[in-house]
Order: sequence, then C-alpha cells, then structure tokens
Amino acid sequence: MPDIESLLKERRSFKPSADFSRQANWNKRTTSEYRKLGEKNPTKFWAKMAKENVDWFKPWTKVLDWKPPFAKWFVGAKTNVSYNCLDRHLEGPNAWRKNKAAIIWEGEPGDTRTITYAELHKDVCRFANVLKSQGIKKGDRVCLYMPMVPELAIAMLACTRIGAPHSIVFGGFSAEALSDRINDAQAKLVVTADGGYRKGAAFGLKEMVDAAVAKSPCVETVVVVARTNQDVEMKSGRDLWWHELMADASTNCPPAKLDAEHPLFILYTSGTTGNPKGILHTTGGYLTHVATTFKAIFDIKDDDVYWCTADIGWITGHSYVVYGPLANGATTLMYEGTPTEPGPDRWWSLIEKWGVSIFYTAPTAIRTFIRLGDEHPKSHDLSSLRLLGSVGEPINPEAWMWYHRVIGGKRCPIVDTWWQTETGGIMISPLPGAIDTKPGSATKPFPGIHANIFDEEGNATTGEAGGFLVLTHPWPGMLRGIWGDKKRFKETYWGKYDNTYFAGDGAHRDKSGYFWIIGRIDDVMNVSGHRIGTMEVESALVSSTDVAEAAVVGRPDEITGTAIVAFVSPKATTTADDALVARLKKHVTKEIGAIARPTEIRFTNALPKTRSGKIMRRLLRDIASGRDVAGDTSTLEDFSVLAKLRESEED
Ligand code: 7RM
Repeated sequence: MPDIESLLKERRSFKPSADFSRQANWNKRTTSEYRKLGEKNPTKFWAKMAKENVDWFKPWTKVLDWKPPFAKWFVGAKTNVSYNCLDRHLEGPNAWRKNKAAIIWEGEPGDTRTITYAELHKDVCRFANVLKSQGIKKGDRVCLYMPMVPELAIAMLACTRIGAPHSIVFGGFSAEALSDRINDAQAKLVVTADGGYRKGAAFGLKEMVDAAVAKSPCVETVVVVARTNQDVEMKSGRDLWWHELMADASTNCPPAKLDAEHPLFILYTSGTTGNPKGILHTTGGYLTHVATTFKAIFDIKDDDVYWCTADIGWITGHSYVVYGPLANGATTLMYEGTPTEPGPDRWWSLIEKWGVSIFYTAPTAIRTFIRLGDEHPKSHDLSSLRLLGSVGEPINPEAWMWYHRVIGGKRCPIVDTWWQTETGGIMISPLPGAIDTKPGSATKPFPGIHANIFDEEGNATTGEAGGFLVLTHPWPGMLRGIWGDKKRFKETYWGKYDNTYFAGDGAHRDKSGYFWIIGRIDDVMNVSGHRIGTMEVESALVSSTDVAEAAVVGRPDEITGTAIVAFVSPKATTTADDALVARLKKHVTKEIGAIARPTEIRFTNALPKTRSGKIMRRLLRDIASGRDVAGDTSTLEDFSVLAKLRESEED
C-alpha cells in the first residue's frame, strides 16, 4: 500500500513578529524546554501543567494509570471545574477579577449582556441549587438543548459544580435526534429555551423538546429559559421557567470536591454509520488539557477580548468558548446568531465594537467570507486583532493567506489547531510566539503530545512521510470511553494498532517535522494506485479565481480504480459552462499534477455540510456514484442541499 501522497507544494513561511514573540506566554525558550520534557517524560510534563494551571482540593497519588485503552489521570486527586472557572478568580491574588467581564454576549437582534466573574459565580450557584432542588444528584445526567445564550454557560458550570455530567445537544438538531441522545444518556432533566434567534427570525426549541420527551420517559423535569417570549406550552408538573426558579434560589453553593476521573460531560458525535457515539470526558485531565492549551496557544492576557465563533454545542465551544477561557480568567465573547445577519459584515462589526483581540473560527466561515467580498471586513477597523485561529477542517493555503492578509492585516500569527471531540483539547498547533507558520500546516504536536504517522502495517514512520495520524501516548484530555459502549470504544479508536490511538485522519509530515492534516482517511482516494487526499485537489480548485468552494470525492472507476469527481461552487461573477470545466481541469493539472485531474466537474451553489461546517463527503460520494444516500444524515445542516444536488444530477 503506497503512502498518502503529498501533491501540494507550499513553500511560504511566516515568522511571528519580534514584538509578538517577546510578549508571548510561551516564548521560544519555554517552548523548547517544554518540548524536551514532554518528549522525554509526558507524564511529568502534564503533572507540571496540572500544578501550574489548575487548583486542586487534594493532590494526586499517581499522575497516570494506563491500562490500554483505559487511562486514569491524576489518580486520587480532587478538584472542581466550576471552582477553577469562577471561585479562584474571586479570591487570593486574582480577586481583582471579580468585576472583570467573564462573558460578553450579543444576541442576533443586537441586544447585549456583560456578565462579570462575580455575577457569573452567583448565577452558577443559583442554578446549581435549582438542579439540586429538582432532585439532580452527583452523577445524574442533564441534557442542555439551548440557543447560544449565557444561560447555556451558566447551566454547564452549574452541572460541573455539583458533579452532574451534562450532555449538550446542538439547538439545530431534530426532536428525534434529541430524543435518541436523551435516551442514550438517560438524562433526568432537560434545560432548554422557548427559542432563539437565527437568520433574522425567532426559531422554536420548546416544541422540539416536547416531541422528544414524549419518547424519553427518563426525563422528569424541563427547565425553560425565556429568550424570545414566543408562546410555548408548559406542561404542569414537568416544565418550569428558568427565571422563576432562579429568583428564589440561594447564591450559596459550595463546589463539590470531585474525583479527577469523575465524569464531566458526554458529547455526541455522529459516527460514520447509524447511532451517534456519546464521547465521555472526565474532570481533572480535561481541565488540565484545555486550561494549558488555551493559555499557551491563544496567548491569553488579562486585557484580551477573546472570541471563538463556534457553537457551544460543538466540542470547540465546550473547550474554547467556555472551559479554557474561564479557567484562565479571560473575557470570552458569545454571539447568538448567524454570521451574516443583518448584513455580510456582522462578524467584523462585532470585532470592531468589542475590540476583539483573539479570534478563532473555522475554514468554512473563512471561505464564505472570501466569497462575500473584501469590502465587508475592509469597512471595519480590525486593528484590535493580534492573533487568529482556525479549526475544524484543513485550511487551504489560499484561505489561510486571505485570513492572514485581509483579517489579520499581515500582523497576526495564525494558529491552525488540529484536534477532535475525542481528544478534548488541541493536539497539534503552532505556539504563536515560538514557531514559524506555513499556510495549511498545523505545525507540530503540542508539548506532551506524542503524535506520529503510521503506515498500513502499523509501522511508525520518521522524517518525511504520509499515512495515518496516530497518538502513541495517552494525554490528559483524551476521551475515557463511549457512553455505554466499551466494545465500540476499543474497536473504533484502539483496534487498528496496539496501544495506539487511531485518529481516522490522514497526515503528511514534511522535512522540518511539520504536520499537514489531509482530512478523514475515509475520504482519501486511490487513483491508479496513488493515494490522494481530497483536500489537496480542493485547494488546487479553490486557488483558481473562478471557484468559491469545492468538494472532491472518489467514485469507482473500471480503469483507474477511482475517478475524481469535483463538486464546485463558482464565484458569483463566474459563468458555469463547459469552458469553465475545461479551464478547471487544466488548472488542477498545472497546480498539482495530471494524476489529480478531476474526471468530472459538477457545479452546485451549495455543498452538504454539518452544522459545524464540515463538508459531508460521504453524501457526495453516494451522489457521485449514483447510489441512494445512506447512513446517518441527522447532522446535515441544510437538507434542501441534498435535494438540489440530486436534481442537478437528473438535468
Ligand atoms: C475540533 C473538531 C474532528 C475532525 C478531525 C479532522 C478535522 C479539525 C482540523 C481538522 C485539519 C485542522 N472536532 N479537523 N481540526 N483537519 N486541520 N486544524 O473539529 O470532532 O468535530 O472533528 O475535524 O478531520 O478528525 S470534531
């Protein structure tokens, strides 16, 4: 089996400015010290991080207990996540933070709220007492199905305060998907809202909960936040208003002293087939991982305004909207609505308005804004920005360059962060003051993270190589299991190689040891014996001035094994005709070679994506091969896209 090939030749490289490096939380010297320690002794490195970045009620007796594939971190230690995110900023040397903004929130209609650490602490204590009064005890699961409102963060922290694991279900999921997730976790209580705002209108959530709970007899209580004030039905004996419960609740609620391995949350991610997997994370290791990576990679300072655009219903929102930032006493911005509401410059106006200094978003959003035109970011003062981040998909070099130039004004380092729901926190990323970045590369593993590239036979590679991305040593934020399914946990992540975590992504490592993530292994195409990642062909297409976005898949072909099919959405100013097809085929050949030349190019104005913006190539593969679309489609953002793609096929 040949290696996954690297067709993309990217030679640009960017140094952080001397000013940035000088002020960085982790400079070149500390980073190289940590790299050495993490390389030689990862447990010692993480123990050091756990001491520096987390407060513990009781120390551990053992840093790591590793019985593959089961890991326990900080054995015997006790801590509490809400204590680390709140109480410790109100007392001792950081007591001055009590009136610092913890959360700056803006609703889509333009209403705003600023919540200080002291206020957030009070509300979290109140809601923790509400949960207790509704019979929620340590270990009970609580499902949160909410829009992006501060009450979601309050509910999360309240759960952690009493040791009730939360399971957040993204507010865009259907009643059926919600019910499946509630039942799998056997949640006793659901927190929701009447609705939220999106695309300039109020949408409803409560009716979804009603339909879901009808099929989820485990639910005893539903707490409802009044966000939109639309009419909702309140079932007596089951449904209660958030504001009424909070009005009577005490602000006194000491944090539970929880075992480091106490379950913190479950987050469902869709598998390639059928039923979703409940990824389980625990308390002490997860907190250590997100608090440390947030401080080092986002270089947080007390006067920063940090904005991660992810929905909290996605792991990025858990780790880098809520827990990482609050554990560091940072100000985190939360925005409720659509990026382009009421106009294509909403995000840039938010950056200007709030003076955002650190901005973390996804390639899909960057590509959307490229298509909308430079005039929108250019009409706003973005000079407050000093650091940019990217997550969720490989970022194609052209999008990276645009982000660097148009958003970052060429002065901001970009941290391209690779990680997964399963890893809990960032695994491969630049340390912005300590490494040169290359467009499209996540650079090197974080200190203490042992990442490598394996070939099909399970041989570790060294130097320049392409293959399967793996993690060869446990790390504190790693998933501890799939809720209720040990077998699936073992098979999915630990079944391919012995004692080694299989990430399911393809990657390439260049001569200087930089990692280039190619994307999901399932998406890699085998064309005449050459294994080619979809991302490289997509990058080549997008580097043409005619193309806004592209998704590439393989379809079975008698001669070459796999034929490359490209779904292309042309720029608004471009005519989609046969001449364009010919131009694009030529362009790809010139950029990366004839082997990657698409056999077929289909034009479309929208691609099927998940709600977090990842292209669902699995569905495109079915369409390209003329099969019925099979498997789980519950995470699809917009179902009409599928119908349109099918129609275009019949034309
Ligand atoms: C954080 C998150 C995980 C999958 C992962 C990759 C892809 C994420 C990057 C990336 C290239 C990146 N969690 N991915 N980040 N690919 N470069 N910087 O996205 O569980 O929802 O998805 O996302 O394929 O395995 S996730």
